[in-house]
Amino acid sequence: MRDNEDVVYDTHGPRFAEATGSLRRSAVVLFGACYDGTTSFRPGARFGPDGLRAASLGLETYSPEQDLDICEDIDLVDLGNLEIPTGAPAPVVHAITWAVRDILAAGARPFLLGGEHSVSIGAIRAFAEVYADVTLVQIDAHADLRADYLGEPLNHACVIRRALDILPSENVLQVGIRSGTRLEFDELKKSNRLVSPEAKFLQERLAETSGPIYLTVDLDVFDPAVMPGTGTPEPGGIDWKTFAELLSVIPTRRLLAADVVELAPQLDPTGCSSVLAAKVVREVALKLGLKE
Ligand SMILES: [Mn+2]
Repeated sequence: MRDNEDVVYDTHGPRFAEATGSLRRSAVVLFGACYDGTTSFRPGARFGPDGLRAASLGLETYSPEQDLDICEDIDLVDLGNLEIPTGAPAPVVHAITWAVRDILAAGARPFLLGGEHSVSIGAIRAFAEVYADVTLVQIDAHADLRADYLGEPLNHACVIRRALDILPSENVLQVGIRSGTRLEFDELKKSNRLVSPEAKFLQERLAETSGPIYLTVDLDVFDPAVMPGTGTPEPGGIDWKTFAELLSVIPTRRLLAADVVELAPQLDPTGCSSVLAAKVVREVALKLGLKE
């Protein structure tokens, strides 16, 4: 079994918005998990973290929507990419669990860059250890409710099922879901977890809980017209404006951890998917970083 001594980062590459530095209290701590070992359709999410960083260099650090700047108004650190093995997901999920435990123990706020969606499993587990009353907000095209997929319980299609192993159903909100099996949709309808991707609905549902929020953004929630650079594109998705409105109703004081997953930059030769994804990271980081 790995332990926290195995939490090692590759510090040689570029960082998001050139935010180098070390783990410290109150910082928003980015780290990459370059993993796409369970991808079932189009691989390439392992290049997501570095694609996000490359795109961040062409993006303003100032957000007009939030009137905040990631270099001036929050303490942002990008630790680099977590060293993880290729192959089966279990050691990867385990390493990410330890990495997020370290970040939370330092009093900082974890922000994981995927990688495919299975990387979120480790981060959600570590967060729920510290915050048992967590509300998990999933913004995604896919239900991700399979017990296992192709025999693998840590598959990217099982992320929310694994979260439901440890969280009560009423603490999970599934926003923008438009793809899944009949069984998954039957469960979504019965469980009341499905939230239409409109800010007013998300706001209403978030008012039913009061604990800290973990936000997981699977970029395939966006329409393939604006986000073709992802492993499992699904027609009928949201645009930037809808995403910004959804984010705006998440109470800033409650948002304590996040991940953005499933960018496969090489699947979009225009590079626009990476730019959109980097803008998502900038906006989420600002919300995560502003607490006073
Ligand atoms: Mn997903």
